[in-house]
Amino acid sequence: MLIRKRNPSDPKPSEITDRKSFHERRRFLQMSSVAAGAMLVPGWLVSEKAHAATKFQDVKPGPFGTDEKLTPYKDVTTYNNFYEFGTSKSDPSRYAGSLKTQPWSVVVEGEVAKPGRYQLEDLLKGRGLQDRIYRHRCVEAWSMVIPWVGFSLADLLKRFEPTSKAKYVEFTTLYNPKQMPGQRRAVLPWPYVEALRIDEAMNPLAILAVGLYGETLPNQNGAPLRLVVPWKYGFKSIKSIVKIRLTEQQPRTTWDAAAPNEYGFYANVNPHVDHPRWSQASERRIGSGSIFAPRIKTRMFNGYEKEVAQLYAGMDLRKNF
Ligand SMILES: Nc1nc2c(c(=O)[nH]1)N[C@H]1C(S)=C(S)[C@@H](COP(=O)(O)O)O[C@H]1N2
Ligand SMILES: [Mo]
Repeated sequence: MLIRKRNPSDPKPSEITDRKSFHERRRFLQMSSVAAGAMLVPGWLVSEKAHAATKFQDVKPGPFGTDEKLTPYKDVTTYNNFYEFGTSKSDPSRYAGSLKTQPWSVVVEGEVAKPGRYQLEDLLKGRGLQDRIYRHRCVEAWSMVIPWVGFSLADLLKRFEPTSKAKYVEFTTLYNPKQMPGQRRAVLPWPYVEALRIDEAMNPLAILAVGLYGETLPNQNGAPLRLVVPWKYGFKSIKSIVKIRLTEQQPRTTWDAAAPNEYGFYANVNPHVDHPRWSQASERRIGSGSIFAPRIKTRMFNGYEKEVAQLYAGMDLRKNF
């Protein structure tokens, strides 16, 4: 998306956890989570420090699978967009260790009968977690196949009892420049905000993810709770959510506010509508070998046409891009 140079206020190299210790730490914590499992403590309740990845118990296979090759864990967790930690792909995995994901709560407000501040543990209680293997298509024309761990967004929203005026759902990321050093620069208007029309949010494909590859989300992937909307460009899938607001009016989303001619509200993956600065007809699959690996054709709605095309019946998708 926008490319900016690193700023002197960003963390110094001495503050960076190198990848080797990251992986050693991760292995160690995986081992400790096995021990935790033996004590019958749900994996995600085990107290964790930044970068800790613990295995989930009882993840059921979910619908909408694909037999495409999964993008390796290393690529999924080191090639990221999370501007709160910097604008280059390697920044999130290097700097997101400063994000504190416990305790975590989500404020629910607006057009609902049951607004309030909910602890993440309470939101997850009794909610069946599923593996959801989805294609993930960034607006920058690269893609991955990611095995998320998540649950239906519709099921969660229904719990708050949306009123008849609830036409849109707005999500907001944490604003905390101490923990998210990228927020000290005005790269984007902070905090990051995204939104869906209510019928999009209620579609069975839309999930909130708490993990990937059977483990808790690494911070760089949006821990502890992020949206995944696989028929839309990646920027709709907002990370580290602290607020969900139901509204009657269409919310002002971050990218639509920052560059409305480039990043529209709908952001449906569409090979026939190019970005003003590049083609969207094809994509590069990350982790598929070399940069010379052949590009693959981008599919309408990222290949989820059967599931979501009816949401846009009669709409001009060139205008509503
Ligand atoms: N809060 C927040 N959410 C965000 C972003 C961001 O910069 N900040 N980047 C978006 C973009 S452009 C993409 S492609 C996906 C990347 O998700 P991943 O790093 O888990 O693959 O996150 C999206 N969610
Ligand atoms: Mo993206």
